[in-house]
Amino acid sequence: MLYSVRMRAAKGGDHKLGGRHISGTERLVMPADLAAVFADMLERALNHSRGRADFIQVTVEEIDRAAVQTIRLLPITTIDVADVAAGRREAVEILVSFGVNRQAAIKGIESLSSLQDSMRGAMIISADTGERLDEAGDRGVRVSRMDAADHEALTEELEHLALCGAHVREALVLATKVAAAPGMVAELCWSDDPEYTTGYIASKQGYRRLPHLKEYGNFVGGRIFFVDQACDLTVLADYLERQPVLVATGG
Ligand code: WAQ
Ligand code: MG
Repeated sequence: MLYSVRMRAAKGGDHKLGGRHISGTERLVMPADLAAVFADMLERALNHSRGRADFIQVTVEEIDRAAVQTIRLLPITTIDVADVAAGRREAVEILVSFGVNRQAAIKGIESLSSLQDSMRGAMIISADTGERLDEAGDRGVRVSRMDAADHEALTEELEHLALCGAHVREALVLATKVAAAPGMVAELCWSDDPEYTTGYIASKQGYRRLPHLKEYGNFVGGRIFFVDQACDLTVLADYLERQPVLVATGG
């Protein structure tokens, strides 16, 4: 049996009543690991660099094992850039190489950098025009029901690349699921944690890390999913929110 465990935490009350997003996580876990995962999620919500949550919601749902799709981890590269300006210029080039229209890529980066505060989910934007396509507003579309197939194997694989920590592990799992979505062209992300400046661009072709996509100390992060203008948004949202995915490493 497998459970989907999802946590969302806010400050100033429930997100739905105007609370400020602090943190969120998604896991797919075996019954024996439920208690430990719960404890870990609480710890995270109560000791976060974005502030101490005063609203925490954890949802637990049984998952149909037969519905789980296993997807191979994206190949990872890190591209060294001197500063945020260079990082964002490079981000445009990578997005274009992944099939996003140049103006749409520039518009996407502007949409992220002009947010007043972080959203809980992602914006879905046309890879052709840069226009926002989803109607999720300030909430955004939240990707859910994914995890690493084997946490130890993933940690080991990342250690070989001199990468460690939860940010990169979780971002890779999410990006691998997102890259396989129907109609997905590319994803752009930088963290909402003020101390974390590394962001990435991902597509089926790979996960490209840029060490400076945001200034140190900035609390505003987010995600943009660039999709085919013609894609079916209902099918896409259903995959992102509901399809259980395990991300596998190695051979
Ligand atoms: N679904 C959709 N959007 C999400 C989700 C989700 N499950 N989780 C987070 N977001 C959005 C939301 O707007 C957050 O404000 C924003 O993304 C950033 O989330 O070194 O830490 O969890 O290779 O702060 C990337 C680089 C780190 C890792 C990303 O994101 C590396 C990070 P955070
Ligand atoms: Mg965060």
